Amino acid sequence: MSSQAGSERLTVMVLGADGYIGWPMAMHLSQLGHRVIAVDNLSRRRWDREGGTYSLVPLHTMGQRVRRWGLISGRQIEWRRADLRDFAAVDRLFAEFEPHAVIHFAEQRSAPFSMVDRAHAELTQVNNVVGTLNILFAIRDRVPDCHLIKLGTMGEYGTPNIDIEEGYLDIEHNGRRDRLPFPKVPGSFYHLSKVHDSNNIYFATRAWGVRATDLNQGVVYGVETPETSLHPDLNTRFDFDSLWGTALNRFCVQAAVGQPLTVYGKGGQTRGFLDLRDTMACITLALENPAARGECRVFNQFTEQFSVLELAELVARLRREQGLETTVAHVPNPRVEAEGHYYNAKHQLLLDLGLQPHYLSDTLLNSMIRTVEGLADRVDPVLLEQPSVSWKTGGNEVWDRYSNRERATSAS
Ligand code: NAD
Ligand code: USQ
Repeated sequence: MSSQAGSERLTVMVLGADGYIGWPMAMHLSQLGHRVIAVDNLSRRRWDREGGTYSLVPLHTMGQRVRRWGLISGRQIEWRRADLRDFAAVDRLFAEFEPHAVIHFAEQRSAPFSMVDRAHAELTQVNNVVGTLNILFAIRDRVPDCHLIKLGTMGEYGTPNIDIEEGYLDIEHNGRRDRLPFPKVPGSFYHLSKVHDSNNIYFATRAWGVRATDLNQGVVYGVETPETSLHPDLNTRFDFDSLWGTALNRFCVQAAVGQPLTVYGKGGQTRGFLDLRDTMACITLALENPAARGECRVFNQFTEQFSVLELAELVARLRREQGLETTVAHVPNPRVEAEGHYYNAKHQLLLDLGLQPHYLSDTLLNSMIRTVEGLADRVDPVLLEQPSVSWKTGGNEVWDRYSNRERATSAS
């Protein structure tokens, strides 16, 4: 068996397939004709239940989703519940399916969640690092030719005062030259877990000849793909609370319920962004153009960059144009991060493979604002209140406030 490009029907395991990106990805690959095995341990739904958070867009169970997908598309997604921390379970999956490729989304992905307290930092790093390690060993022992496509994050790099390259840096030091992994200065225990993963993956490519693509992805936005739009049972999630919601999602919801948009500090924090549909496209490009044996390929996966203040002003302007008065508030920054900095991250390699980006202003106007507006009565305002998890003192207070409140809206 070999890892092949092009129109061949591939066996692809999507890990984290119950998540925001994993579920639309599973449908997208199924629609393209690939055999898709969808794996998740449903931990994200449990963390929501424990912490009192929920998706603004109502979610259906994995059983309901795959059934509906089968009825609508006539294609089958094979659903397996498994925890990646359990090596025996991971090993069984690889032995049973012998995937050509594995797309690994299955991690704890919230920076504030990882900063709540020591236990949340430990949970994040053990879950993420051990899960990835187990996958690497299963590939080595069961399917050495399998292509690992791993979701990393742009936040691995931090905000250095030099241009950010795609994974590697050509440097000259004391008269000698080398090409080395780009220095990483991440800003949370979550982002650090991704750096640890990247180091482990790079080592496995060198030691065992694993083929890997490490995608340093920016912040993803949007909830509509051609497949999620087919039926409400196929929806994907939309987080808006201060633990799981990204700044952009929160700004859309705050505007819809008439609250000021909460820019942390000066708002000069600049990040890369991409549309959910472009995430599908990027990963499909990586799948169809696999890394070579022993190659650890790194792509910076985003299409546009914005500062937090630019995002807030964009949302406020679009809402004012629709007649909704919207204000932007600068609230004390709970995080330890630069609030104004140089940021120029390269993102050429996926464009070279043929990526054709969507743009944020179109998606906001034509999809996100409309979606949020239609669900505004599901918003529990407690989940928008400040302060959020403090990088210095933790977030037990936020956790308690969320989890112990009288629920105005129950998650479905
Ligand atoms: P998500 O939380 O919606 O989905 C992750 C899924 O993984 C969840 O369904 C969860 O139950 C599952 N999971 C977690 N640990 C697991 C384990 N040990 N075993 C099995 N399943 C497990 O997250 P998302 O927003 O879809 O992000 C997917 C990936 O992309 C993550 O690795 C994240 O770090 C990365 N990423 C996301 C964004 C973004 O903006 N959403 C940006 C950059 C990178
Ligand atoms: N921020 C605000 N106001 C808010 C919330 C956040 O100003 O109400 C600021 C934060 O301080 C930060 C910036 O917005 O400077 C981005 O924060 P975020 O919560 O939107 O995103 P982040 O914590 O970086 O994490 C998200 C995803 C994560 C992914 C990452 C990509 O949750 O899974 O890895 O984006 S990246 O930022 O490129 O690392």
